[in-house]
Amino acid sequence: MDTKAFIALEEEYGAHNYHPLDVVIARGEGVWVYDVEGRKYLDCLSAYSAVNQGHVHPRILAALVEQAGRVTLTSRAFRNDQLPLLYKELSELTGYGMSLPMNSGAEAVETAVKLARKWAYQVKGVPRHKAEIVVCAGNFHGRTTTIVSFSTEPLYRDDFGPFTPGFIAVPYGDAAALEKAITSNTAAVLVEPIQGEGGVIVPPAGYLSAVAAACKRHKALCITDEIQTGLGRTGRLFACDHENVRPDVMVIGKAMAGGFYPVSAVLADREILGLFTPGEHGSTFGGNPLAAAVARASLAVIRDEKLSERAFELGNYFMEQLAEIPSPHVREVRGRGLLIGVELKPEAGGARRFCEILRGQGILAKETHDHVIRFAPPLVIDKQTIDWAIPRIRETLNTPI
Ligand code: IF1
Repeated sequence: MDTKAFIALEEEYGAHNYHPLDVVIARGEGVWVYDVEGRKYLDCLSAYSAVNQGHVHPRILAALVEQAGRVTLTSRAFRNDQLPLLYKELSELTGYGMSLPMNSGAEAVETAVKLARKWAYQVKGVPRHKAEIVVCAGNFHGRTTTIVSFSTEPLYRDDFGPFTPGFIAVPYGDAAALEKAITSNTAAVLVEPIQGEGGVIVPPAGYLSAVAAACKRHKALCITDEIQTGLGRTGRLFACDHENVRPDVMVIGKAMAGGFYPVSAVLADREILGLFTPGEHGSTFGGNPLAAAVARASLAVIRDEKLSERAFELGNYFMEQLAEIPSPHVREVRGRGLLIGVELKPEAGGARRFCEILRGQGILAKETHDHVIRFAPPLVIDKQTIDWAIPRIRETLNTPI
């Protein structure tokens, strides 16, 4: 079967909740993916930062295969011999006393919302069912009905009400506006250190530390969503590390399992995460031994291959090279580490068109918010590969409208 045949099948039998580029990937290795015709592409999306370690990383593959041959799922009705080791290694890596494993990012965000509400009632003394969570305009935290309830993007939300109450949105990047929205009923502030889907929006310097300080002053939990920005992507282990901020609760996912498996987690210290009691929360698959084994290997790769440091150095290099490209269409190049957005002028005709041209050049990138091309390759990329990509990106960014 060729590309056209696969696309026809997908269009006929699959729900149309995506509009993918017309490339059908059959294989991946490191920073490269190959389509069904054998064409090779540089992956500049990394499955939205889930594949920070590169495609089919051999060490993670070995852990997956080894564990899959022993035991894959026990449920949390019983204990397994991988999860305790993941707990300990996560704690050593992040400095948080405890963690709670889930599967998708959205589930982990939901878990953090439940945790914050429980904390509000049990610790802060908020009247029952009055807890509020302050979120930011332009946020992306997932697709569940509660999470889309506080999305500000009409496409994600408008047809899916009725909505879960208890969320208040403030402009992103404005710590004073955020502080004003905190009341005696505020359980938490939920914030992305960089808004990925929002268009790679990097907040002003000092924003995260001001948010954390406001939370402390008004006794609200500071929750950061590091699902996309965490685990090396921005040049530090967590994007919050750039401002030496230690949130009360952190949510991680995506690269936690190197693209092999959906694994997410909520991290916090015992005074907070210890509030959950048996039966209040759970998941059939969360914390299963296959997930835990894969996550352990994925975290070990991030640490042992110094992927945060790589993202820092190569991200700076990539961003410099992109910024030097003369182009009539580019308005701004921004980002941190290897999470880079190239914002096009409104009159450039939209980022999608440029992503299609890039695909023809052997580079897969994804537009976000109409006018931004996101470049976020696996963190195992090297300088030589960036040097291969730059002339291709230059040519693409100079195609006439
Ligand atoms: C899609 C976006 C990226 C996330 C943050 C939670 C989640 C995500 C900061 C939920 C997920 C994904 C979801 C995917 C596309 C992608 C995305 F464009 F939609 F926003 F990465 F930029 N917090 N982001 O970025 O995690 O439940 O998906 O595991 O929904 O199409 P999930």
